[in-house]
Amino acid sequence: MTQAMSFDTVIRGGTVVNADGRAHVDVGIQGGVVTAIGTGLAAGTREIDARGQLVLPGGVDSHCHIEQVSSFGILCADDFHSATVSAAFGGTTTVIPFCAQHRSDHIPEVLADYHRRAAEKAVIDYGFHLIVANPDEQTVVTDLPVAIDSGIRSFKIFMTYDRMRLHDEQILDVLATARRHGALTMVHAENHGIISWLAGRMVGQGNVAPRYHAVCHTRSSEAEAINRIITLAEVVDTPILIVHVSTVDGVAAIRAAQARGVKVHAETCPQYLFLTAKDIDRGLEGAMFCCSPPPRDEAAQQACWDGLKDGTLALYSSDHAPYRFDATGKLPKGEKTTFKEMANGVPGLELRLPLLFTFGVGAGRITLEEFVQLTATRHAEVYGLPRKGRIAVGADADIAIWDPGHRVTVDAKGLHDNTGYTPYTGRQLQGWPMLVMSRGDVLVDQAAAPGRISAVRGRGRFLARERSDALQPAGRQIPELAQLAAWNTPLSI
Ligand code: DUC
Ligand code: ZN
Ligand code: ZN
Repeated sequence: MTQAMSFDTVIRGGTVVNADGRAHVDVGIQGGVVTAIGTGLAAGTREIDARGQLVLPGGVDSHCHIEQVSSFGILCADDFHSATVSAAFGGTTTVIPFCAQHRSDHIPEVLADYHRRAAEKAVIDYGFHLIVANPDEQTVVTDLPVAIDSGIRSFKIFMTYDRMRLHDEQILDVLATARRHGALTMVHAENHGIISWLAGRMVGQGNVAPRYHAVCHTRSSEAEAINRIITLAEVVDTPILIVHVSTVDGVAAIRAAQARGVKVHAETCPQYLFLTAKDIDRGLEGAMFCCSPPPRDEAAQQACWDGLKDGTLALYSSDHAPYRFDATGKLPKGEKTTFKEMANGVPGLELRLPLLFTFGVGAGRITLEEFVQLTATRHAEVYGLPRKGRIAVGADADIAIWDPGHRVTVDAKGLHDNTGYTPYTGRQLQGWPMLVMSRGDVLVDQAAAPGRISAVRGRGRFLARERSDALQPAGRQIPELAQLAAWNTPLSI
């Protein structure tokens, strides 16, 4: 039957890897969609020879900050063009960045603003999460439900930062809204009091270098906040997703909650697998390694690897938060900038996959199938993107062809974001995405046109996300609410 089909493109002779297995098959693409997978496919208008190569779903990066204004008013270094170009060079074909509400912002205007900027510039497809900093009645009753209906099915909330954090009652309001309308709440889980109390003492004592950032963001502050958000989510019985998990105790708390049936999803990021707090301890230059939570130590790295391997941490995202090492980002007061004043975050969109390929697959820690799961498939499943994250008939032809033997020594000059540095300089990587396509369009072809992107600005499309199983309540009531229900006076959430 496939003989009669016609194809714009056939990828021939490669090893196609999905989350559930691999096969030596060809991939036929028509109109931007995968229309056949098998052997002996008819010739395509374009034939791509993938012999000796791996044919993988394009990555889905569900946590990255693009053209976002921080609560200090600092704009990140990447706009929707530079960030999505950088993503494409690294084998990622879908991003889900944030629309950020600040305390005085009206959500419809926030969304319109990010939509306009992304539509003009993105070269790959994108969805949005919404950062909620002011869950007042207008937000909770009107604006969030409208946002959810428009396909923005996830919010991020913060338990720390003076200008972003929500109190427990506000968190419960957001969780209840998420439950009622079908959304997932992502949580930055760190205890605000510990961090800000220690930071006040540090600055007061003149300890202002970047390394003190890692001192203030204690391991215990993450563990406490993770336990508290899990407790709050259990009251409402709604799933949550804990972002950028970085500690031994954090992973353990999530694992324990999952074991007793709580729907708590979680992610970790390259900086928690490949960096430690020692990287920050290099004078002012340590700012280039400063993110929140901070990188920890080898034991925490191992806990994150273990969490990825056993599924406690279902997702591996970049948390790309690009700030230049100058007055526009990390150093607003030049050399006098204290760790409290420097923008938080590290770049990672482009190297997310190559780092995991080398130190995960190459080092024998994870299989190729797990690599695909962690970088693409689970993101699409959790965040409601059925056409992304897998190579299957009917899915978008978002595909990266990897040369597993290609070696690269990391150098910021070879990367495409606007940060101007990378925390991974000098790392030796093996395995690289040589050809990357989005909906059948070849954006990157390192053999034919090394270092060139072939994409019109704005070709990327907004992805309205569907309600996924990840955000369905578990159906577990805390005993007190079960008692209310038994009395026929159930809590109305
Ligand atoms: N949290 C993030 O997710 N990214 C950057 C900074 C932060 O606090
Ligand atoms: Zn965060
Ligand atoms: Zn982030």
